[in-house]
Amino acid sequence: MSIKHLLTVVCSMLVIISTIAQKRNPSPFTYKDKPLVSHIYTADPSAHLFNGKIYIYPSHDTATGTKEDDDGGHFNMMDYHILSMDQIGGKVTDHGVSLDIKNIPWAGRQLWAPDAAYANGTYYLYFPVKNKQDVFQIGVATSKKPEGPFKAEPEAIKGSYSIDPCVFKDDDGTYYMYFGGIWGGQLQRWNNNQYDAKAALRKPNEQAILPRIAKLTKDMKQFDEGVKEIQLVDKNGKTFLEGNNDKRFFEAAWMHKYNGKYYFSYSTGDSHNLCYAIGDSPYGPFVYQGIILKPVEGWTNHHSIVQIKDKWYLFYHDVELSGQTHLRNVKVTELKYNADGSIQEIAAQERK
Ligand code: FUB
Repeated sequence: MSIKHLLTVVCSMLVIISTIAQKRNPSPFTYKDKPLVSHIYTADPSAHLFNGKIYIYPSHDTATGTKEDDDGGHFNMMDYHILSMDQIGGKVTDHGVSLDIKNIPWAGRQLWAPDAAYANGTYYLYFPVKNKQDVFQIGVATSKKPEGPFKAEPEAIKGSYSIDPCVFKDDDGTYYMYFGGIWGGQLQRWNNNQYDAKAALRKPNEQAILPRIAKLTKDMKQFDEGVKEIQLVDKNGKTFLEGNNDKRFFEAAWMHKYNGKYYFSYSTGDSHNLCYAIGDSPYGPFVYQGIILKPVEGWTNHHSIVQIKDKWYLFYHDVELSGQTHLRNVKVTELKYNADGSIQEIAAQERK
């Protein structure tokens, strides 16, 4: 075989290999639910019912070509698009860019999973983003409309850190923010609310890092108390070790109340479960109960749980559209309780 012939064969093989790598379908899975939108990639859906309409506050995944790393550098999002629909299964509206990173004065890079709340006649969008020193903090932006556009406050929330804010209104009208995420979310760098850029992840035999909570001020723009750790424990009251990575907290905190009990749910990250734990107070302790959603395609999962009329729904994401872990799509599925208040485990996909 001549060199020219050999080169032609090698080039043709490379073209075939790269075509296969880019081609998504056929997917090796069958899926229970469909992506809510397919014209953009969306993730981390925080759903709320405002004025009788369902609003979804997701991350907006974009292919920026940033190299994949263990700190999630490839999740390099630049803006938020808010989605809405009148009912589950109804038409989904994309309200366009509601907040752009270039309009957040203190932001550096990576707009990660947001949440929203309504109080004082105003809608508040809470978002994690790395500041100009590359340290994640949490910011807030306001609007008179649930879909924005939102105007960011000039600085991050004082004393805030890490990622994945979830803002929960208790029945007495008090608002709390749950937050935190390890690995790329940098929670391991914060001990006693002090920052140490060199602090390492815990070892398997050490106590797992705990999620955080802080009450919000009446104007919804600051913490009204020092940030506290949340005790997440097993049925014997023991906190998990880092080695219990199928149960310990990783990121994606969400709080909802059902029959007077506080349900704290979260992602276990590297073991890919969405789990929940139940407590009697917004501060916990929360006792681990089980899995809500088994692992889906893609490395991350992140959810919200909302009641709409007489049913409950789980909003989550997977990577059905792209097959790539940083280009996700949000979905919704019904969530059911057993008579004892436990949640029925969901499997949203099956290998073909
Ligand atoms: O979307 C970026 C990050 O991935 C989120 O903040 C995490 O919860 C995970 O979904």
